[in-house]
Amino acid sequence: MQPKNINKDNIMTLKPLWQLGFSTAIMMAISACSQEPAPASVAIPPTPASIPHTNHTMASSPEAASTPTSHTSQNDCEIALNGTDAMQFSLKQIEIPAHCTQATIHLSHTGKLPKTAMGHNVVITSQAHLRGVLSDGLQAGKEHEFVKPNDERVLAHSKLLGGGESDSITFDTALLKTEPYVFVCSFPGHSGPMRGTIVIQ
Ligand SMILES: [Cu+2]
Repeated sequence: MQPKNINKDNIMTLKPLWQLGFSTAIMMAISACSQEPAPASVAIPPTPASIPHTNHTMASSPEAASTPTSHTSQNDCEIALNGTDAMQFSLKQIEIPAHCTQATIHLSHTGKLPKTAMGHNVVITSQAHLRGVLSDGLQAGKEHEFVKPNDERVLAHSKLLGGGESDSITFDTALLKTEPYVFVCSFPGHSGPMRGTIVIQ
C-alpha cells in the first residue's frame, strides 16, 4: 500500500537526520563547556543571611546613611493591609523584619460593599496547608466567617470585614521562619486574587 511505504521512508530518512542533529548538539555543548572558562568576573551578591540583623544602618551607600533613623523597632513589626471592593489586597507580599518576634497586621476594608457581598478577612497559614484551610473554611460557612473553628493549621486570622471596617491580628513569627507562609482572604471566590506570601527579612 502506498501510504505505508511513504511513512516508512519518512521514518528511515528522518532517523539518521535526527541522530545527526542530536550528536552535533552534544558536540557543540561539550566544546562550549571546554572552551569557555568559568566567568570569574561575576560578583556574588551578599546573601541576606550574611547581613547582621542587629545592624540597621548598613551605611554602604549615601542614601542609606542619610535615611532618617526615626523609625521605632515596634512600628516596623506592624503591617497595614487594605482590602478593596475590587477584590484586591494592597500587598502581594508582607515583609516582616527578622528582629520581630511578633508581628501585627492591621486589615482595613477600604471599600463600601457589605461583608455578605464583598467580605474580606486575612488568614495566615503555611503554603502547604493553604488548600486544606480554604476548603475547610468554605465548609465552615459564613457563620464561622469561612475559617474552620480552632483550625490548628491557621496561625492567625481576622474577623470578616465589610466596607469601612477594620481588624488587627498579632502572631508569633517563629513558625514563619520554618517554612513558607501565606496570607489569604478565605471569603468564597477571593483566595485567587487575594493572597500573598510572607517573607521574613
Ligand atoms: Cu475577600
